Amino acid sequence: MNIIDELEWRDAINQQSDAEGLRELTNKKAVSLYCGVDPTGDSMHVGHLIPFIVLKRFQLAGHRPVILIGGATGTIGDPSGRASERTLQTMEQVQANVDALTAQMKKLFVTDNDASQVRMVNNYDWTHKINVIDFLRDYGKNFSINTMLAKDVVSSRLESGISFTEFSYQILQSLDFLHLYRNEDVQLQIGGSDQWGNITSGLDLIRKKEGPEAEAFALTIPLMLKADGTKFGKTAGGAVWLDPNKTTPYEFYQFWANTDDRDVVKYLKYFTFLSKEEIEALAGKVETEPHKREAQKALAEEMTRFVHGEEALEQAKRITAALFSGDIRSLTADEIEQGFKEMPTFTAGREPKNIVEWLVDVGIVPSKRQAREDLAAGAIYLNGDRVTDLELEVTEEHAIGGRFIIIRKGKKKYSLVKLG
Ligand code: 383
Repeated sequence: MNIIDELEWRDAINQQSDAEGLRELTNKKAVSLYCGVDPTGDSMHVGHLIPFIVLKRFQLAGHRPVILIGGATGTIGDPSGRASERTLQTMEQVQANVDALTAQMKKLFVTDNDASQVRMVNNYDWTHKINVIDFLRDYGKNFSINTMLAKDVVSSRLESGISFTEFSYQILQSLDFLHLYRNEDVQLQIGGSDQWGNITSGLDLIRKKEGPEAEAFALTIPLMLKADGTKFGKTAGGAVWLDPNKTTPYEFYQFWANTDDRDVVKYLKYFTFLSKEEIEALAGKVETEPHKREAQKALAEEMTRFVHGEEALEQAKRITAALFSGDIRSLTADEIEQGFKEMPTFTAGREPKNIVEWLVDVGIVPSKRQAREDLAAGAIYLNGDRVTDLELEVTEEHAIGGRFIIIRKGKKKYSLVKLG
């Protein structure tokens, strides 16, 4: 299947500058294309996957991806989709973020250590060399203030205000497209639908500088909408990050596993590399046996494997299974840390203590009377084992990996106790 047909089937196209032209070009040759990200933070989140998964699809279809890290644009900040002016980051901060994002991208785009699979560029490298006179004479002349003012990004800010710095952002992104067209044979820029203005402004510049026949294209991807109207990629805990230290692979897995039945087929098409046949089979399962949540499991597996790798996926599945069955002992201390990150956490000393006193001291039950009642009723589990013995001594020996004791009250109320 042609890549554009595939993207259409996946509902992954929002706007194109020339649909027929791009279809022809992609049939004819291996096309170099790029997508950019600004180092405004030290990690990408699931929202960033939207265009970068499309970039990966082009790569898998034999085209040539270029990833641009905005070491220059990141020092300014894209006003797209923002209601107010950004605070500037320090140059050191931007550089640290460039390094973090570069490493993340390599994980997604380079397999078997074969760096030739993707080109990585940083727009700081060419932008910092342009002096202000060249900037105004060689490029500024090609931009009409009238057109720039009419772009959504700018017009929506005319009331509240926008600095010259942020207003100029679209010029920098346009220079990148021109630079990559000239030096890296790039003919297509892709991005989320919020990037349409910046991308087409680059196309205009290419046509002005290289002639109206220059073959360059723009394609944007729709930003994901959820069936319940809330924003994609946010949970109660905030954004879902790709950095495993910010969002653990288990939490990442759970995020996808919790997808609504109404959204899951849409996500499978949009985010995974599963084939049409595989997705259609899973769509059938959502209709006939939704309670099994097979489509959600497939989605969570595909996404966790893609971002964190096979080992982290296996861990996430083990944690999920252990929390479901109550078989906590099968987990390592590291897995417990991941699985219980968002659960109530208490600390306790290492000296042996009677269970009734221990439960009260730690703060899990309000009084000794309550502790005795709960224990007698068989409602207290220590590391998955029911405790009914009121005389039990809780010791360091109970701690998994010498660090954690898991208490369950009733069916599902878990608490994590860390030994100090
Ligand atoms: C900078 C220089 C270029 C080309 C692109 C850029 C970055 C671009 C931008 N992108 C967003 C970002 O960095 O701001 N001006 O956070 C997001 N992207 C992608 C996608 C998205 C966009 O990185 O829609 C969501 O993730 O395009 O908001 O020469």
